[in-house]
Amino acid sequence: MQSPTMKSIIDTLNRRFRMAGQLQFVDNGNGLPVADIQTPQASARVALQGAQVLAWQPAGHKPVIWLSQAAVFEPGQAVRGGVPVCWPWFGAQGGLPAHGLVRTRLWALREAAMDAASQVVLRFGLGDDASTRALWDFPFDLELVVTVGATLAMALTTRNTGEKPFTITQALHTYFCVGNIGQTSVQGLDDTDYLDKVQNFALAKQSGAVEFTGETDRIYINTTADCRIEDRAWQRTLQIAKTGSTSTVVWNPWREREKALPDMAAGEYLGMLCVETCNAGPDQITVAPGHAHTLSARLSVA
Ligand code: TA6
Repeated sequence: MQSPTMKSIIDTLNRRFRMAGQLQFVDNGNGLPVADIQTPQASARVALQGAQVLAWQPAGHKPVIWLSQAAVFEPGQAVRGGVPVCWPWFGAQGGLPAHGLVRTRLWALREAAMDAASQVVLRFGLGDDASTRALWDFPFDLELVVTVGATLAMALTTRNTGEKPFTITQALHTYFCVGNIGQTSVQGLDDTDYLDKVQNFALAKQSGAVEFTGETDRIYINTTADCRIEDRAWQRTLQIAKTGSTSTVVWNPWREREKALPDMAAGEYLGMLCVETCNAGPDQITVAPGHAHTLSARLSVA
């Protein structure tokens, strides 16, 4: 049942930002507000919890962004799939929540607009409060601008609104749909060093394209390269261009690790792949007071 508060949030979003036939706000089934976008260029869904893109499908193509059939939509719980925003840390951090503080928080929608190229632009924002300060004691302002069209652009800007510098790691942890992981490769990382999480973060070097024959969980370091996902089963190429990032994470849990993830259905690993635009591992960003850093990714189907 939708709570009166969520209903009023959705009503307010529709009153302020709805664009007839192109953008509306709906309850995703469990009371969480979701922006639903339908334009001649693409369809997309973006949850206000986590400012998390859940779906993007450019016209004439199969879906690009993967979402688990077993994903759980509950306030305060991470959603398996889409594009979780990992911030201000990527991965584990002592006893603190994995992948940071913001993927399970409700963000504000600061602006919705149609740009000159008829793309829908959503600007989400989140600032510090007592609950973020309890876990990470810095003042900040975070914005994610999502631009939905024949390409999908995401730009995450971190502003230090305090008086001391802070250091972050972060990711646009993008889950892609693929026809068959065994017939998929990632180009753009040849000759790049990586930390192999499956081998206790051992340092290794990529040779040629990344191919998948088992659990893969790697932080590629010192790389500003754009990547391409070559999907032989669906005969398509997905392109990932990035700025503000010198690391890229590639992840597929494969059969065994998938079993440990209750929010993935059996065999779903075959149809997904994460290629994540990051500042992760040794790629850490220090933001001085009054300064900002932007991490961005632009996805397209070739
Ligand atoms: O980006 C790869 C990774 O850090 C993996 O190690 C894996 O655990 C994955 O993210 C998912 O993390 P999550 O906290 O969403 O279960």
